[in-house]
This record gives sequence, C-alpha cells and structure tokens, in this order.
Amino acid sequence: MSIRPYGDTLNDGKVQLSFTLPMDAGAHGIACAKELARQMGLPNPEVAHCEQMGEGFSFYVVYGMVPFSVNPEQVEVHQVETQAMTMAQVEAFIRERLGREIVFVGASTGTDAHTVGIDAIMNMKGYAGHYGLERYEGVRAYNLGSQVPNAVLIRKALEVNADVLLVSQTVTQKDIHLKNLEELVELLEAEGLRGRFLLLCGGARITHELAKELGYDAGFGPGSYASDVASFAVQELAARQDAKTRTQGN
Ligand code: B12
Repeated sequence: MSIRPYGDTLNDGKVQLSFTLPMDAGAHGIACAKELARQMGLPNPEVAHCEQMGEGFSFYVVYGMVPFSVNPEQVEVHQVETQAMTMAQVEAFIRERLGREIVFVGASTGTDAHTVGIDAIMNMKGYAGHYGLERYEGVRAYNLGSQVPNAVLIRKALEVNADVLLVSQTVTQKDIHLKNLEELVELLEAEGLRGRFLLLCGGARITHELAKELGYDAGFGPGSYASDVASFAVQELAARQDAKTRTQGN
C-alpha cells in the first residue's frame, strides 16, 4: 500500500520545508521561495514564514502538498543487521563467546572538533540513559578526543592492540567527512592493516550505506547507543573468530 506525508487528513500530502536564500526578506524573496517550491514538485506552495537573516539573507518556511507517494514494501533499507543486545547481554557474550577483553579505540578525526557523539558512545556515563563502552565489563575503551589525525589513531590502535576502531565525523561541509573517512581507509590499506581492525564510523549524517561504500564495516547515525555498537562489534568479532577457526581446521 502506498503512503504519503500528511498534515490535516491521512494521505493529504502536506509537507513543510525550510531553507535560506541569499537575498533580503520581502515580496521578491517570497516569490522566489514559492517558485523554487514549485520546481521541487509542490503545486500551490504557501510561504508560512519569511524572516531577515542578517544583511542579504532570508529564511523561509514553506507549506506544500506532494503529489507523490511511496510503497514501503518496495523501498530497500540499508541498516546494521545484527541482533540488538543489552549491556548485560554484550558482557555475557564477551565472557562466554570471546573469552577475552575487547579493545576499542575511538576519536573524532581530522579537523572535526565535535566530541559529543564519540563521548556518547564511549564515555562511562554514556548518553540518554545508555551507559558508554567504558562502563562495559570485558571492554577496554580508549577515547582519544577530537581533531585526531588518522595516523595518530592508527598508531594508538597498534600500541594497544585494538580490535575495533571508532571514528566520529560531524562536520559535513564541503564533504570534509568523506575526505577524513576515506583517508583512514587508504592509510590502513597502504600499511596492510585494514583486515586487522573492525572499522566503524558514526555521526549525524552517517548512514550504514555510506559507511559500507567508504570501506567501513558499519556506520551508525543519530539515535545510536553504545549497546548498538557493542552488539555489532562483538558478534562480528565472534563470526570472524569462527571463520578463522574453520579455515585453520581445513
Ligand atoms: C555542540 C556543537 C558544537 C560544539 C562542539 C563541542 C564539542 N565538544 O563537541 C562547538 C561549539 C565546538 C562546535 C563547533 C563547530 N560547529 Co558545531 N555543532 C554543535 C551542535 C549544536 C551539537 C552537536 C552535538 O553535540 N550533537 C549531539 C550528539 C550526541 O549527536 P551526534 O554527534 O549525532 O552523535 C550521535 C550519533 O550521530 C552517533 N555517533 C556520533 N559519532 C559516532 C561515532 C561512532 C563510532 C558511532 C558508532 C556512533 C557515533 O552516536 C551519537 C549518539 O546517538 C550541532 C547542531 C546540532 N543541534 O546538532 C552543531 C553543528 C554540528 N556544528 C556545525 C558547525 C558548522 C560547526 C563549526 C564548523 C562552526 C564554525 N564555523 O566554527 C565548528 C566546527 C569546528 C571544527 N573544527 O570541527 C554544523 C555542521 C554543519 C555541517 N553540515 O557540517 C552544525 C550541524 C550546526 C549547524 N546547523 O550549522 N559545534
């Protein structure tokens, strides 16, 4: 069954979008905003809000009605596919299936100064009621902070014999996040180290699909918690351990 966005009545197609234009607020700006909305496929758009944003810039909220619909059954989803576990389940899994301490090294890399995301995943107190990796029994977590060069992250990972590398990227202006993320993969590959670590990234604009495209094992976006990352990591490490044992047995 196809669905549409709705505002007043189910499937009425009502949407709201907002954007900034490099021109002063006023009748001309409103006309331009409406024309843009029409070109986006929204017939009869209305400008609900227009505001000056400093000299030469203006902000708009536009209401419209999309004539399109989507069939959820025909839409493919790319997401991390491992069984979600609680902190206690992860700890038990490490004890029983892996039987050793698992080492995570994380950082916000390149020029990125945002630490809240990586802290949410790694710090003892965690985020939104979910403890971070530092709190997990059976986990040793090193949080290197922000603006960490990729080479420093790799050096630390080797020094502490890491199992998992965690990379956070928040700023996406001019695709800087892609550059930072790609550079890490290239460095690891150049040093023959890519297979040695589980490589995970996360951030406000990171999706699992993007992470896979860039050569990462998984990607985590907004709303991720330490337990999601830990669940994926320990199950993937166990799967790799099993595969290695099978190969050695043959
Ligand atoms: C706080 C903040 C700052 C603080 C950061 C302080 C700190 N210690 O982190 C300060 C003031 C320093 C700052 C600076 C800048 N900021 Co700022 N900042 C923010 C703000 C308000 C909140 C970000 C945040 O903390 N989110 C909360 C965390 C919990 O969410 P999260 O990062 O998405 O993390 C979750 C997931 O994504 C995931 N996750 C994140 N990382 C990882 C990693 C792994 C391995 C995994 C598994 C999961 C994971 O798990 C987390 C929990 O669920 C946002 C706007 C906003 N409301 O989002 C702007 C924002 C991110 N900043 C922005 C910008 C532009 C900047 C500056 C460039 C501004 C400037 N011109 O100087 C500088 C950047 C400097 C630099 N070199 O990086 C823009 C980015 C726009 C873009 N598309 O790139 C935003 C979106 C604001 C905006 N609307 O313009 N900023």
